[in-house]
Amino acid sequence: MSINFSQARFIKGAHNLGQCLPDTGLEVAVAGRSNVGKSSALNVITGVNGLARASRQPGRTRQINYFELTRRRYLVDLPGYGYAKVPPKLRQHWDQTLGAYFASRKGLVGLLLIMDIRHPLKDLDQQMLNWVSDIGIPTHCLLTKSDKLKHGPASTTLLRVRSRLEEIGIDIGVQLFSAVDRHGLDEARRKIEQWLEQAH
Ligand SMILES: Nc1nc2c(ncn2[C@@H]2O[C@H](COP(=O)(O)OP(=O)(O)OP(=O)(O)O)[C@@H](O)[C@H]2O)c(=O)[nH]1
Ligand SMILES: [Mg+2]
Repeated sequence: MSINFSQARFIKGAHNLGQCLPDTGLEVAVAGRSNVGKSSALNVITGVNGLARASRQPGRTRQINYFELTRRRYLVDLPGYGYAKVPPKLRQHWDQTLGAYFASRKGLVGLLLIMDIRHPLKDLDQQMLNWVSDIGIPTHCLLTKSDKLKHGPASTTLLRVRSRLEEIGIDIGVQLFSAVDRHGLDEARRKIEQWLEQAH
């Protein structure tokens, strides 16, 4: 099976775990700090412009948004973490909801963790990585906005992040990505296909 990403369509936005789709399919989630480029990455990966709402304003994605690629195969856009201006109550709600989401979704076969290539491995990213690797969720990092750096510094950052992940004992892949020039698009798509093509 090869996935036709352009068939992606919005199915549902969930404000809490109970509103998520029944846990009977396979899903790949996209997580990362607020405003890092998660929604933009999803739009480029699917090739469907405006599928996920991207915005200059941080904290834009406030739901768990489900996009169906093909029958019972989903991409899931998660609210970003670490945005200081989110009211504490709302932040607490999302911390708990995302915690429960990662811990309980049986169909969650992979996580794309998106980091800005100019600010990779912030504290919250490292916490997230430690945490998903403890739970055992297969994870792949995109260093996005790679168009903001020249080739040399981008490659250096990639190597630095890769060796840092090895150092902390986390066995996950990392690649360059850009929603602007589409660098790394094929590699990211292949990873998602690999996860979603598992027999269910
Ligand atoms: N130069 C450049 N800008 C990008 C790239 N990806 C996203 N952006 C910009 O970064 C800003 C945030 O993008 P979003 O895709 O909305 O980020 P998000 O992570 O979904 O944000 P929240 O949902 O608010 O957490 C927008 O202004 C995008 O145009 C990229 O690869 N390169
Ligand atoms: Mg978003």
